[in-house]
Amino acid sequence: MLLPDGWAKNVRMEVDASGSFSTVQDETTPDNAQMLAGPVLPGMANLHSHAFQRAMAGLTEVRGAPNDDFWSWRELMYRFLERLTPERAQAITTHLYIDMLKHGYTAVGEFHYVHDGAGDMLLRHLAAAQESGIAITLLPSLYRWSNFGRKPLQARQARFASDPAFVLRLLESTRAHLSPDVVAGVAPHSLRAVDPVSLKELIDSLEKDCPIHIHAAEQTKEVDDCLATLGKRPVEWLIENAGVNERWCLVHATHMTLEETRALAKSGATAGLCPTTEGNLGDGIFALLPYRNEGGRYGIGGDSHVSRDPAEELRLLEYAQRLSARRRNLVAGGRSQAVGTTLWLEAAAGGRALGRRMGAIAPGQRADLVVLDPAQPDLAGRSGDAIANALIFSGATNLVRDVMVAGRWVVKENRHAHEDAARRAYIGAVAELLN
Ligand code: NGQ
Ligand code: ZN
Repeated sequence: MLLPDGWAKNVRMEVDASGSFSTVQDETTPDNAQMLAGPVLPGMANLHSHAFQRAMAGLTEVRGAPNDDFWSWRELMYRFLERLTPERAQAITTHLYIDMLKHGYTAVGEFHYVHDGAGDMLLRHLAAAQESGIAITLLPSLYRWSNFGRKPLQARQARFASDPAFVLRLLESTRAHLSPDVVAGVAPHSLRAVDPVSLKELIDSLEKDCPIHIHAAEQTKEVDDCLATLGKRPVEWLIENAGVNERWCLVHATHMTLEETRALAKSGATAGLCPTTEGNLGDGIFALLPYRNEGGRYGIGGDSHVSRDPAEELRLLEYAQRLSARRRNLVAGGRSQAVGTTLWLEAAAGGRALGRRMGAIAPGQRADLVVLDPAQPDLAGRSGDAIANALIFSGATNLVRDVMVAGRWVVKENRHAHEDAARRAYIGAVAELLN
């Protein structure tokens, strides 16, 4: 079992009635405990999801302009959105969350901005989470402008329209559903879509531990426009003006100077890294090595869901560092010299950005865990660090067999109780969307 200080054997844990670990003890005897026959790791947090984009995976990989980029992708995404209804969104999301659970994600941050002027869409994501059993942090988005300088929304962004009062109403409407596994935060979309006054108005109205997620510095054009209108780079501006601290998650934070990298690390915020989406969109490479050296915290997000597999996100995270540094075994040190162990422990600990006590198998943490299948050839003869390294660096086979969220089994023997119905509903919804 992967405990906060590394791999341990013969671990016995107890889960209390609220769904948290009450005791975790290694080198002990089974007594009459239920046996988990296989390697056990903490459940992974998916910090950043736009669930509907799952249904677009693979649809935007055709060159449509001489210089396809993030912005031309975004036009295709807006066109896709036109036919998204609440029913279709729920079908896509339920299937997505089940797929994520089956790969070891036990909680998701849903960064939600397709509002349609009411709260229905947001609650569809809550319903999908409850049907799947994944823990969710609902992040209704403030999306007011089409670009820096309070440029009005464009027609195809009309469904995102929102002001601070609207976001606070959505937050209020989730209150009846809150539990340790349903958390509510807010998501000012980006400094492109939110002006400084609205941002302050929203933040000033929040309770002090309410999670705040924002996209920042994903594209160099965003950095240039920010410099031109606000006189600072996005991460620099946020740190100087928005009170960035532990409750913040800066999603992407790709383009930072070394000073910004240091300042973000020192702020206690979490960087929400989305390696497969960032690769897919041609964003750039996050400077993880200097950020980690300064003690910066991070987690991973599936974002557009071109992957639903945390192992794949973590593999690409390390590989991008290797490709740019032309060296090997870069995300290591601290608790372990093994890259797989280090990546899994650190990214899981990033689950704190969801406002939920998760990310480690330790007393007081939510009882989220994954059990790998020891019969998989990729795990043959492996123990300890070699297990996590096999999980991340052996390719695309899903090694996860069982998944527990808050003390409840949601995946057993590679099966989720609702997976067949969810798959049928997903296929139906996507067929309608694309017909
Ligand atoms: C999003 N996705 O909100 O879905 C964005 C695209 C935008 C990423 N940034 C829209 N990866 O940023 O304006
Ligand atoms: Zn995003």
